[in-house]
Amino acid sequence: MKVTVLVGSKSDLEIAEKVRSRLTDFEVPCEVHVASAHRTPEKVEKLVQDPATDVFVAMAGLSAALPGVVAARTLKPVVGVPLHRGLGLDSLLSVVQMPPGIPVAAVGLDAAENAALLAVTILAVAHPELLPRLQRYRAKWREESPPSPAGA
Ligand code: RP5
Repeated sequence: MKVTVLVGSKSDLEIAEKVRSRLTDFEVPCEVHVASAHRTPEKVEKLVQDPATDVFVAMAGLSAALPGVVAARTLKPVVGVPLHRGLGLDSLLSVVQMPPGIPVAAVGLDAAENAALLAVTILAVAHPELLPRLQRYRAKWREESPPSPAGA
């Protein structure tokens, strides 16, 4: 079982490390690599062909081509994380608006937490031992969530 996280630049590593940290909480092995869709496309191609990876998490800012490029080269699930680097809307639309045929499971801007949880949820289909860990996470999250404001 392995999640491979690809980021477009060294400047994206801080958010990638949040994904790694949450996956580690779930005891899911994770690798993080800097590989850009436009600067180092050969490196992206090599990483995408890694047979040991079950789920890819791809994150980038600005034109954010990386998640779509990864998805175009694999039949494995790709979680796409748009990063807030320029306008925000640029990367968000780039990751969400994939043309029909090459899906990317897009999460919100800089949404490392949801990216990790989605990767674990996908892995749990084939690895049911992850389910109790997801249940414990959700129970704790509910306990710690602040109550809704009155009338909300
Ligand atoms: C994107 O451009 C990267 O994913 C990063 O979010 C953004 C800026 O990259 P750097 O100029 O910091 O390398 O490709």
